[in-house]
Amino acid sequence: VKIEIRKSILRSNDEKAQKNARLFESEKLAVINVMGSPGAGKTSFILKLAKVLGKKYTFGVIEADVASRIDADKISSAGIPVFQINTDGGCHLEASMIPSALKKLEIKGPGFLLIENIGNLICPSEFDLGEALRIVISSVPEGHDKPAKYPGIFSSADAVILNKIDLLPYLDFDREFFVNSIKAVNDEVPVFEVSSKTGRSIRLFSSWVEKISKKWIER
Ligand SMILES: Nc1nc2c(ncn2[C@@H]2O[C@H](COP(=O)(O)OP(=O)(O)OP(=O)(O)O)[C@@H](O)[C@H]2O)c(=O)[nH]1
Ligand SMILES: [Mg+2]
Repeated sequence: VKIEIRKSILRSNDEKAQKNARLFESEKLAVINVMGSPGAGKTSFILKLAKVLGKKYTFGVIEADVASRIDADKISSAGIPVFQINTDGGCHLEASMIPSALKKLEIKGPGFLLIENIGNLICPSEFDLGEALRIVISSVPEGHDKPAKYPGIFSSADAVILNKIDLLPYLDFDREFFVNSIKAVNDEVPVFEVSSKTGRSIRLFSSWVEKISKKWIER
């Protein structure tokens, strides 16, 4: 019975996600679902990305946290349209939560909508939001073993970001092990080593994302 209920929840979410995907396409919004552990640097990375992509395109953000408006306030202080969702205990976003949040953002494409999912390496990956791209942000202090321990979320990523690369000299982090564990579950996925503190390789990533999002953002 438990398995049947679970299947039915995921099926219903998938249907709503497909509807979202059509909405995003008609609005000319390339939607990026940003997943990763608590503290990996999701908000910091989004802020840096906004500085580059926001110059050329519409750039909006949906923030999701169990509680608080801390991240939304950070995004808003940078002059970026943002809407905060609080899940009140829920460990992931669901497709049904997105359309009303997007409406409140009042943004017009062509451009990007970044959705910062709840900090968690398990739950968010099963719930499609209708996004164009899913990225997973991992960070040096979390350790190189995260992809090997939580393969599910890395297997469905369109790009993996290794953030906090500026901390590499201070920690024992095996990059080869990290990358090989990702490739074992997701053969062709690009891995970007960035720092959301220094800005290293943010432009490299934004060029990649611009190129891969053509279908959604072309005028
Ligand atoms: N040294 C260093 N610190 C970073 C970097 N990126 C983020 N941080 C710091 O890491 C901490 C967490 O960053 P956030 O951007 O809030 O991380 P998050 O993934 O959004 O966190 P939650 O929303 O709580 O899950 C903050 O103190 C950031 O300043 C980085 O590239 N290098
Ligand atoms: Mg955050």
